[in-house]
Order: sequence, then structure tokens, then C-alpha cells
Amino acid sequence: MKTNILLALMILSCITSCKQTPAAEQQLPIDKQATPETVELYNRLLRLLNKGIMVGHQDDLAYGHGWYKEPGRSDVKDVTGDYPAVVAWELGHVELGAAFNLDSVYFADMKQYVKETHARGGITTFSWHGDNIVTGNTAWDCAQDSVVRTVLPNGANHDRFLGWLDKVAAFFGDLKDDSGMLIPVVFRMYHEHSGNWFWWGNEQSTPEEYKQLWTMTVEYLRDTKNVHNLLYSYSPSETRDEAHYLERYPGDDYVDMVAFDCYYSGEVNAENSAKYQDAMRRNLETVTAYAQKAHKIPTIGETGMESIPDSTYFTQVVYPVINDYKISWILFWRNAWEPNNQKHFYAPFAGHPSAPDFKAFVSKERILMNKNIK
Ligand code: BMA
Repeated sequence: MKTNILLALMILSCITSCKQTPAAEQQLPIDKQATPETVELYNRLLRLLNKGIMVGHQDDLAYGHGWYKEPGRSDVKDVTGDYPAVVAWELGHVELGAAFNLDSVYFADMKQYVKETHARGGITTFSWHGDNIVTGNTAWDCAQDSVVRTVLPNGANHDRFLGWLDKVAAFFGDLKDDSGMLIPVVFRMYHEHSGNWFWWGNEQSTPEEYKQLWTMTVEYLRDTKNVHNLLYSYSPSETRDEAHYLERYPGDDYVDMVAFDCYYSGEVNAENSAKYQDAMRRNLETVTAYAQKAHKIPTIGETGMESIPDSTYFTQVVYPVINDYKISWILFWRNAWEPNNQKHFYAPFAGHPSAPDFKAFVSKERILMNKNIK
């Protein structure tokens, strides 16, 4: 009898303790029909906020300072031994059906790099410097204040612009792994719109027009084109405060990540470093506080010091500021390969005087490279 009771007790205790804990509830991005992998990316980004800050680099795998298209190569890897956790790409000219983008990266290669990044557990994000549809010039042609208006419903270029979005949709729909599964990515579109240097900028469109451009794009890609592997990132240039940050915000139903772009400007000196750090802090306060309130993911859309003349920039200027915040990643801009653009780089390459500092930066506990997020 005693043995039976003991046995029964043992079985009972096993039933209670071995009961599977239900999987933690998944949060949903703005696209309620997002693929399971996209929902997982969203939740992974939320989880990773507690682990640290990922390092990102624009065009990292396609080229670097003084080289172009060398399989497996990356300036960041040459210096640190690992790939950045986040690799960013630029879609400019995909809307034209071009074979390569405005920085000469072939879209076919880009798809391959996205696949490689995904296979090693890394994360991909995109920007889009789409051309000015009115003049046929670049995204920087912002002499008119009516381009956005013309692409909105009833505008003269609306249908043609939807044709451009068809090409963007086709590109995202072709990001697949070897098993044919869609790879989830982040789309940081119409960025730096609090500045006046793109046709979608603050002197080129009213806040209402900008918001309509944004919501129209999300709805067209998601609801008409059935693109369900995207998270959407909102990324003005640096702003003064939350009100300024939200001036052109299309609403919580249209944004997954809240970001900002902020660069070091001017020659390196204590005053300019303090100015950059103040701007970074101010914008970090804004995005992290708003993310907390609105259940969004805060991140740094773009930053950097061109040519990195300060060999302590990463550990002394950037790190002390970002380390006070929970953000998803910090994205450093591209290392141009073009021979006539040799000073245009934001991550050190092997042999650069800032390389040891970058190495020390990525070794910090809360700074995450590809291997740290696998
Ligand atoms: C800018 C510069 C340009 C580049 C553009 C789009 O900031 O890097 O050289 O063409 O971004 O990537």
C-alpha cells in the first residue's frame, strides 16, 4: 500500500513538474499576416534588447575600402574576425528595374548576401534612395515641393509610382532561403525626412503628405502585393524632442521600429565630439522612451564619423553614450569601394589607425557581433 501511495505521489509530481511550460507569448508586428519567420524576427529583436546592442554595417559583404566583390570578405570581419550582426543594403534603382543599385551592387548578388547573412543567423535591413519620379534625377533632387503629392492617390504619378512599388515588392518577395522560405528583413524607408535633402523631406512635403506616402506604401506592399516578410522602421534625421520626432510619424499601426540617423560632423575636436554625443543622447532618449510607451523596437538607423580620424571614436565617443540605452542595433554607414571616394568609410579596414579601437569596441560585453546572436 505504502509503495502504491509513493508511486502515485511520484507520478503526480512528475505530471505537475514535467508539464510543458507554454511558449512565451509571441508579440505581433504591424503586419498581422506576417510570416511566422517575420514574427519570430520581431520577437527575437525584442529578446535581444535585453542582451545588448548589435553592430551593423552598410553594404558590408559586397565591397569595402579598396575592394569589390570578394566572396566571404568584409572590412568588419578583416578587423574583428567576425561579421557584423546586422547587414544593411540599399535598394536605390530597384524601382527602375536596374540590374544594380546606385552604389553598383547587383541586386542578384544582394539577394545572395541576404541568404548568407540569414544562414549564419544575422539580420538584414534595407534603405531606399529611390529616384525623383518627376524629374528622373536622384533622390537628392529636391528642388520641387510637390513630388510626394504627385505619387499619392489622384496624383499625376500615382500609377507609375505603384509600378515602382511593384518592383520593390518583387525584390522582397524573392528573398528566399534554400528551402524556398521567405527571409524576414527590416525596411527603413523614406528615411531622414526631418531633413531637406530628399524629395520626401520636410521642405518637400507637408507632414500630412509624408504620412500618406508612408501609409500608402505599407498598405500597398502588405495588403495589395501580399509582402509579409517585412518589419518597418521609421528613421528621421536627428530631431529636437519627441514632438519633433513624431511630427511626420504615420502612427503606431504602421511602424515596428523607431530609429534615427545622426552623424559626427566637422573636424574632430572636443566641442564637435560633445555636440555629437549630445545629439545621440537626445535622440536615444526620444526613441527609447517612445518605444517603451508604444511597444516598438528602438534602434540607430545610421551613424558614423567619416574616415574615423579619431582613433578612439568607437570606445570613447560612441560606446559611453549607447551603453546607457537598450537599443536593437547601431548601424555604421558604408565603406565606399569607389577609387574616387576613398575618404568615404565609417568602419575601419585592416591597418587603419582606428582598427584596434573598433576591435576593443566590439569586444565589450553588450556589443553584439554575428557570433553573439546565433
Ligand atoms: C550616401 C553616400 C553615397 C551613397 C548613398 C546611398 O550617404 O554613401 O555615396 O550613394 O548614401 O547609399
